[in-house]
Amino acid sequence: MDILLWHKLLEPYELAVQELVLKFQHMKKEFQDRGLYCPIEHVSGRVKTVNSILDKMKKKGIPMDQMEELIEDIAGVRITCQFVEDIEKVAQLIEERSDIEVQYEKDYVKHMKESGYRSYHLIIFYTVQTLEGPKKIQMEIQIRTLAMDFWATVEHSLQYKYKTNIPEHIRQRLSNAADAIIALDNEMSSVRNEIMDAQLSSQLQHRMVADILTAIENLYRITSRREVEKIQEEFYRIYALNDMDELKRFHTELDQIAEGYRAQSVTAGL
Ligand code: 0O2
Repeated sequence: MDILLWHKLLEPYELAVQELVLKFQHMKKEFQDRGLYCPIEHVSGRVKTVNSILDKMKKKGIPMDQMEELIEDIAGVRITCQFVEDIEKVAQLIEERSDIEVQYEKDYVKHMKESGYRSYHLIIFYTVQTLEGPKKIQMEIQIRTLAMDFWATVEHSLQYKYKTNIPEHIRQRLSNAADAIIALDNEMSSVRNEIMDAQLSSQLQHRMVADILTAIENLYRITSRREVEKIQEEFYRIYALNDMDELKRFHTELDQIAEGYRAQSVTAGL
């Protein structure tokens, strides 16, 4: 098989990864735009290198003509979450989608691998449109917490360095670190509500400030500069108070002022 053929073979996998990464990023934005807590923290994707595909085929004795069927993670998408509880939520969101067909799951969160690896994998089918028509491809979606991801990334580098022979003392350290990751995830889960509240109110504040600034800009078009300067000064004063209730009150008052000016300009236009 020559290099050109590999390129053509992997093209739809590249497309699938790009599409799904974009779709999950958009899902995150939808949560944020609605002022809701988002169980997705970060999305990334990759297509396995030819090197890595060949290594896996050799390791598992997979013949060339069964490669696409038996290597489930030629295309892979990884979703990281803040909390263990979010993993199930993300898996559920994926299962409900009509563009993704879940074949089966591998739950290494409940059933940690001997290495200490924890992650939730969904093996899926996803169809991309190519010049030759639709192509249904197999992919792996890995869902894990940031802490699990940290462990897996570090361990993966060591696997690369030592192949299958990670020295025993390092293996032991990795195993200790895996236990520490479980403890960290549990601790984080126990303050999940607090953290979620803090993040939501920070998001709310960002949106409110953006709304206020847009309203001030709009006012600038329909009223005097002096008036807008006064409003802007008042905004900076209230913002410095760092008091969410005050900011909400100012936001409502600004809406009323803007409504008043709008009514005036409509009357004037009559
Ligand atoms: P890469 O470089 O990420 O592509 P198996 O032989 O059954 O253990 P299989 O059939 O590929 O492996 O399925 P599995 O176990 O679900 O593994 C799929 C992917 O999960 C792996 O792909 C890794 O990305 C990740 N993974 C699985 N086990 C471990 C582990 O112990 N440590 C780390 N760091 N990652 C793991 P690849 O092809 O192995 O690697």
